[in-house]
Amino acid sequence: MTNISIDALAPERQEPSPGEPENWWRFFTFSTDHKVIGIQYIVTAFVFFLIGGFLAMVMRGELITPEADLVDRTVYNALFTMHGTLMLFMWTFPVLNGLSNYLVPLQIGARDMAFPRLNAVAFWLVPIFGVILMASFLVPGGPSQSGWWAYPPVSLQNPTGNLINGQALWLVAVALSGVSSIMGAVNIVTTIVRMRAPGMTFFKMPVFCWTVMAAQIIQLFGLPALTAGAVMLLFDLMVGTSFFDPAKGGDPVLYQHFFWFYSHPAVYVIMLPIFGVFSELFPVYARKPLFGYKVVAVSSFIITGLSGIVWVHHMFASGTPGWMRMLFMFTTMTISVPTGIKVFAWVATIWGGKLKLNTAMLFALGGMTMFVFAGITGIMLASTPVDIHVNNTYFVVGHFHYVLYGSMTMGMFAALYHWFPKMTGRMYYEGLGKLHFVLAFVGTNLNFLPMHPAGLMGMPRRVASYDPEFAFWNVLASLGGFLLGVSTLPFLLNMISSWVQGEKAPANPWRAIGLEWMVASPPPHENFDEIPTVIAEPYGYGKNEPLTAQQAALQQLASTEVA
Ligand code: HEM
Ligand SMILES: [Cu+2]
Repeated sequence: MTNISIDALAPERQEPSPGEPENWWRFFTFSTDHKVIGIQYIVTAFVFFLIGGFLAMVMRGELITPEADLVDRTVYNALFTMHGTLMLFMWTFPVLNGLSNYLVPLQIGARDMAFPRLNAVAFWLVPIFGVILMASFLVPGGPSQSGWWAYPPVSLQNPTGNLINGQALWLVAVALSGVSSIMGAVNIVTTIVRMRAPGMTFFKMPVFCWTVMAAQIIQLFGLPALTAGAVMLLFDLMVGTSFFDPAKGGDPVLYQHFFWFYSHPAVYVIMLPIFGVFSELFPVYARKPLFGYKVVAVSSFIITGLSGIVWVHHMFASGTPGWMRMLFMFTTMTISVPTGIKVFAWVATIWGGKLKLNTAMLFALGGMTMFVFAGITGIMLASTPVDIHVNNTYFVVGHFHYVLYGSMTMGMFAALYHWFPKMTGRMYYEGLGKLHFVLAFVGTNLNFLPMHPAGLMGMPRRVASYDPEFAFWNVLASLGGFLLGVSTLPFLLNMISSWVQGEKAPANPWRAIGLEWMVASPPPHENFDEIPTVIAEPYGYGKNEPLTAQQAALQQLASTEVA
């Protein structure tokens, strides 16, 4: 045995290899480097997050009083449609693709993704369909008003009569988003299956890679349904087919099946990688091995499987026959088993650990807590009788914002802080980070908790004006919303100033275990001088065991020299 710490073996910052532009320019080029593409995705997604957040501020401004006074009702329809669409298609998916792009090759010991050029094409489609979506603000009649589901027959109304209208642009953008995400999924799954370093069996692979793979498989089986549905709806709207138009004999409920067959599993495309983030961060900041590593890893695939057979829970109120409601209520509730397993494993990981409460860990703890809350309201909604009662009320809006802000967005912030030193080579400022956390945590709860009582009292969603009895809860929610808006400022300030002038980051600032922490910050072009041979799972905290054969040899050498 040896007492040489494996941290001492981390390399110094390496200079970029000659010929590789280290300047900001490369972020505006058609780069095929997965690390550049990862950052391109993340920054682009964040810009759209700010736009979507701005629209949310306007909505909360409208909702602070019961009357529709700040904006017109049709404008409000466009606001929630574009807010939901931007947040899902322009924030969650691209930012997760960015994180996966950046981390997966590093974590599995590969030099790049399997298809670097396809990777760049998939990314560059994002700003293209983002601009198409935003262009709908400029066409006569404005953006789509049919919500992020675009249910026909509402979505087939075309009040301006123009061929190019907000709904058409929306559908083109969503279809292109599907194409881009399918490209990304093919690439990521292939990379994980084919390009792992020698020795890295699936059961030595970081949980983040497991969850990303489980998520991207959902994209592969689900997205064709959504994309096909969007294109068929586009045909109905623009060339007069009648797949979904009830007036012409089409079936609008068929569209709901196309839509939810993808869009429920999409929740797990969004959440699975965040589960991966929690599984990576808790062991590092609790200095304990991940509890039940194999079970946590495999439960990701159980979630993938189950996620494909629950979509009708969004259609309990769509005239669905009783036996189907029963069936889908049951399948939906079973999802709580593999997710519950993960939560128990995280709690067991941090239990009794010496917690290091830096910004990344605070966001991870906050995100996990709010996920548990969202899980409880989710189980309530899975129950058909409850859902029939609160369907299309603010209870649902509260529930899914706990998922999408409370856990996904908070979890993403945890990841961005944790891997910021790796990505930029700079440390972030803890003070600003903690301020961000406090504002975001208080803001999220103040914004979205009051939506539950409002919903139970019967406040419908997607309305610009409401009965004064709901005013109290809405004032609270609006204050929370504005607080969330403010919370983004310290984050922006922190990221920009740290990147420009932060303290230089060592290779492994958090004393974490994992291949990505064994290369310089930021990693050199093509990541590894020599591809490592993996000999252990990456959660050996407190065990001081080497992760790679190279590390083991160095340790051996060091201990013989000491002796
Ligand atoms: C500052 C933070 C946010 C605020 C204040 C906010 C507020 C709102 C409001 C007021 C609505 C309209 C509810 C209705 O009228 O039915 C809404 C809808 C929605 N929000 Fe958010 N939101 C925020 C963040 C997010 C995030 C981060 C996501 C996703 C990652 C998200 C996803 C959605 C979706 C999918 C809808 C549904 C749109 C629809 O009904 O078609 N929101 N939000
Ligand atoms: Cu669902």
